[in-house]
Amino acid sequence: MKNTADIPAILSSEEYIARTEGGHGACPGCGLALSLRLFAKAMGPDVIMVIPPGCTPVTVMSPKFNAAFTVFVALFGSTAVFASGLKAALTIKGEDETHVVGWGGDGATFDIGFQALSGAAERNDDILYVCCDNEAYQNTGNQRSSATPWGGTTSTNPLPAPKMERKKDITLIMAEHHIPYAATATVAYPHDFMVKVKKAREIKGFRFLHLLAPCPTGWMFPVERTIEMSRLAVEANIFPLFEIQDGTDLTINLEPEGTPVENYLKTQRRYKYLDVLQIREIQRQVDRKWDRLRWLASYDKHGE
Ligand SMILES: Cc1ncc(C[n+]2csc(CCOP(=O)(O)OP(=O)(O)O)c2C)c(N)n1
Ligand SMILES: [Mg+2]
Repeated sequence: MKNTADIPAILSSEEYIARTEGGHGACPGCGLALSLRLFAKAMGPDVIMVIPPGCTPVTVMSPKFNAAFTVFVALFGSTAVFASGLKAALTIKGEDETHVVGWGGDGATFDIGFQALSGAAERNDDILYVCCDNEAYQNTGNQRSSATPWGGTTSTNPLPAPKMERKKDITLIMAEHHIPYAATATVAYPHDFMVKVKKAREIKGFRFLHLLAPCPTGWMFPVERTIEMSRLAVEANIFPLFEIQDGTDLTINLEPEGTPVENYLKTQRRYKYLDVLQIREIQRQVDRKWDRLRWLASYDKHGE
């Protein structure tokens, strides 16, 4: 793992969310709540967050949540453009030091807010956009999104009809907007996660982070296994850790041995009824994507 020298500086004891015994409004074992905690620690206090409907507002709207930063709740489709407008207004007021963060779920990012997101990225607006991906519309009852993986069941893809469309490669799609920074991170790798947040914080222009946030409720695994799910996803190359600078300069941050996808799939009841051929198909998809990432990482960027 890169950047290990920075770890002591990153592990501050300061908390920026849920700073009193009131806690937060998320389910037990929520990967999103932990993602928000690590994110806030790495960002520090001078932040305004723009959040669309989803599990995050429910998490932060607990009356005693006590965050160290301001939160606006935007309309579902408009997070990125709301954040862009806010940043422009702050700049006009001379408050250029405040970081504006759009933080959307996968439904709000991959699907419903994608138009606003793509526009803000293309204009290279000076915001950090985070997609906290729990692979379905979890807050309204686990409906499928375009981030739900092939073979996953949800409340709108119940058996015998698991989803048969593949998950969008959102980080690559965003990098193709030629933005200065796009990266993936997940809670089982907090150092990598926080280094990337800090890096994104310091860059001007549009920055995109894709976080995989395991959801015990929707994915149907025991609440104490959230970190394990996150780690297994990375180890099986289902969720590779990488970053892309200026649209082309791709670095793979961790090269796992590539454990069989079955190790990950068998831990979650949403995949319980996959048969051998379907598991083989998922392995094929994951291997192909990993090969492609490695090819992109070795691609000669000097001609760009
Ligand atoms: C325009 C609009 N459509 C639908 C909804 C209802 N709604 C509220 S939260 C939510 C699910 C959000 O899913 P996602 O963005 O993945 O976030 P998560 O809850 O999974 O964190 C939906 C469909 C809404 N508030 N506004
Ligand atoms: Mg979601």
